[in-house]
Amino acid sequence: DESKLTSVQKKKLEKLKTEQSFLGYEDPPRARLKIANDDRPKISLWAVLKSLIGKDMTRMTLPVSFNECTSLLQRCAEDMEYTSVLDKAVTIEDSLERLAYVGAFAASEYASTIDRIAKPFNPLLGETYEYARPDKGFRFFIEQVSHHPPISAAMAESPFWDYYGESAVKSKFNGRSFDINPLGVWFLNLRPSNGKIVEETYSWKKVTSSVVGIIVGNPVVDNYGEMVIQNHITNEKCVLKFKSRGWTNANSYEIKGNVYDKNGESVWTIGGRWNDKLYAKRTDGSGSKKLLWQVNPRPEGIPFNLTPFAVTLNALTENLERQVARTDTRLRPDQRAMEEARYDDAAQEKNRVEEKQRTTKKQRDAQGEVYGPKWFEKSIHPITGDEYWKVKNHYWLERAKGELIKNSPDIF
Ligand code: CLR
Repeated sequence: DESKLTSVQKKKLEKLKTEQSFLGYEDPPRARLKIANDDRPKISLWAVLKSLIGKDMTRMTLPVSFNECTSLLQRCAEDMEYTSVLDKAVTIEDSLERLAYVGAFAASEYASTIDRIAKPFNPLLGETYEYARPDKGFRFFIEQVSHHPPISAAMAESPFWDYYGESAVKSKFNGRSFDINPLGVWFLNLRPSNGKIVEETYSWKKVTSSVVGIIVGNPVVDNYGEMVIQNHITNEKCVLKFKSRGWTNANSYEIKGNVYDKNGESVWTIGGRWNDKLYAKRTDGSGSKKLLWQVNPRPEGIPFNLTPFAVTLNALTENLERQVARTDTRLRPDQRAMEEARYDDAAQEKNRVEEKQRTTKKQRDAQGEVYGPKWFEKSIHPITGDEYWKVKNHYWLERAKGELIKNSPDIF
């Protein structure tokens, strides 16, 4: 009901509409891939990794059969699976309870890591990925802004919130586990429906992901560490502790946390598991337990154990093909081949596009050209003071003007 929107919500809705963000997304999101089963050749992870101790992921040349048919850009888009939790947060009157929902959203990003022991494709420099959902009312855009080290910058928008940040991971295989440390800060601007605060800014950093159980031949992804989600307008904080599995696996998936008021008093206690459900109850014991978030069931028979949301990401309909930039992951041939179980083509095309990237870099270097990202630029966040990626050129606006495709560089 548009008449109930606050003026800032309405303004953003108008922007999403006038920029025709949902053009191309007329078809329903797909529910299956072309192939029914993932028949990748099975290789022992340890057999390949044992010679790569001390290396990071960008310095490893692994056979393409270690990949899944997504890119790291799309893995970031997977953060958007549970935007309904943000839409709910917006309706909550009280800022501390709202923060509990924001915390649940931040934690929901880890549910997708269950049974996904595979390497996403490393995006090429300048590769982009857009994703919009008319049914959920948001649009998402991400660009690979640096190759070494790999960094992507993302921006998602809805009438009710903006979610944006930097994805930059430091990874290392230490001989026992493969650890992935996210470095970037993520921000959320929330526009509460009560209109008392026009827009709140939150920020947090992601926790460590780690592939454990490699040597014993039963690799699983664990996520652990402390996440501090800060409301910079009210100075309230949500702290979530992701416990590591430990030797006995007793703490697997466990999250414990609190929402603190501006004086540091706990007002909400949060508990649950990142692979299942998260609850909040008042720390003083009053009132009843609230379900903040619940995982979506994984469909059977989907290759690579993709979530139902992840399945939708790489779909290339005719409608979309007419709209997306030529740098969009959906047009990347090696990944498409992987998705269609053409593994030899995938390996060959992966070599070809990576070789093409090296040639382009050499030409740039020879001409003394310095690469700059097309859509984002580094800046200082006006509220938190952190470094962040600010939108420089407006992807969706260029797209609406029909200028995107003819201005896209040929990177594949
Ligand atoms: C976790 C959720 C975050 C974003 C994010 C970034 C990097 C991802 C990580 C997530 C999940 C685990 C991940 C990792 C990069 C590499 C690693 C996919 C999505 C895999 C499991 C490493 C495989 C190692 C091979 C040697 C097989 O919001």
